[in-house]
Amino acid sequence: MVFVHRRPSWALPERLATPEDAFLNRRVLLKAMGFGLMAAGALGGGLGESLAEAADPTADLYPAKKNEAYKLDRSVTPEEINANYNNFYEFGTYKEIAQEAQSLVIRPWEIEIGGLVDAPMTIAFDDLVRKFPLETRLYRHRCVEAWSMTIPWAGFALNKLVAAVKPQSGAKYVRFETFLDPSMASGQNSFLYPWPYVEGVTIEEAANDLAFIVTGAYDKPLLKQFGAPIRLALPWKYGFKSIKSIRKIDFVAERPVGLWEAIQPSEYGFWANVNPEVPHPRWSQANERVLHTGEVVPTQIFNGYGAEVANLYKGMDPATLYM
Ligand SMILES: Nc1nc2c(c(=O)[nH]1)N[C@H]1C(S)=C(S)[C@@H](COP(=O)(O)O)O[C@H]1N2
Ligand SMILES: [Mo]
Repeated sequence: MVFVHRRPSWALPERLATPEDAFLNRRVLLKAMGFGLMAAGALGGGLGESLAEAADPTADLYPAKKNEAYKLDRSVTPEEINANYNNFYEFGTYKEIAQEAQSLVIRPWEIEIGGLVDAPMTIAFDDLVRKFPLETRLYRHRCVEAWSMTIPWAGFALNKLVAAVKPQSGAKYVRFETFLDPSMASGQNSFLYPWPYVEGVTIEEAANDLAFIVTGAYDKPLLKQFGAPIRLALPWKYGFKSIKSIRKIDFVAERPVGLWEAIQPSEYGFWANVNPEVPHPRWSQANERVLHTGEVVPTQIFNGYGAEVANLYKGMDPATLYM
């Protein structure tokens, strides 16, 4: 049933199928094609889903070349653990939203980039993702809830996008906004949250090489629960700053107020830099639970990225950089 409503297997260029061969190797694909649509349909939803995934028009971009500068000492969180433990409140306020998130419609997907820039653009994701060479970076991720992961993200530095739109001198902050569509995101029916999800950084933070636009993970296009088709990764900040499923990017003069800051400014501030010394009002931030090992390890200042980002905050009191 799943199969016949999607792109038929004969329309699938072979190069698109190859990155998926962990699930669907060439031999199986050829066999399925040989048996024809009915037989392939009879093989069940599993195969149908794999073909649909392989048909992602950006699948040929992965795996992206690894940037060795971002190697880490810790092991990568296995994909199946990461993909089943997510914060994506648009699809529910608990961690098991992976299934619900499949109703996110990611094509067509346009991103509107504007505000105080000389070269605003509204661009289809499939065009934007081919504007800059993609690279894979191993990043830590530290949620404000005191758990952490290590993810092989793929994408490009945010500063490349910033340069392309030519910010004006009045642009002091970059504001990001997620889609707004309660018909596909059940969580957006909740009036408890001021949708859409918004986050922001200073223009200097956006220029830092660590700020990363993510389009893929685990050597393939982003899974929906990771914030497909395009999200941020700001690894020196608490995870809520790394906004998912971005639709709009604005260069603004005023400091943007994020969704979490709007709800609870005493707990979730604008800076949100990882700092083990500054407790969350309701719990300590000194340690973190490594999601895939259960190990509890000390949290590092700037989540271990001080060498890259500490200069952004020179002269500021580190204790206030949580808020
Ligand atoms: N649009 C949107 N972006 C979001 C969130 C969200 O609920 N909605 N949750 C944030 C939080 S709290 C975290 S920890 C990370 C989780 O990313 P992951 O599910 O890929 O681990 O996404 C962040 N970005
Ligand atoms: Mo988080």
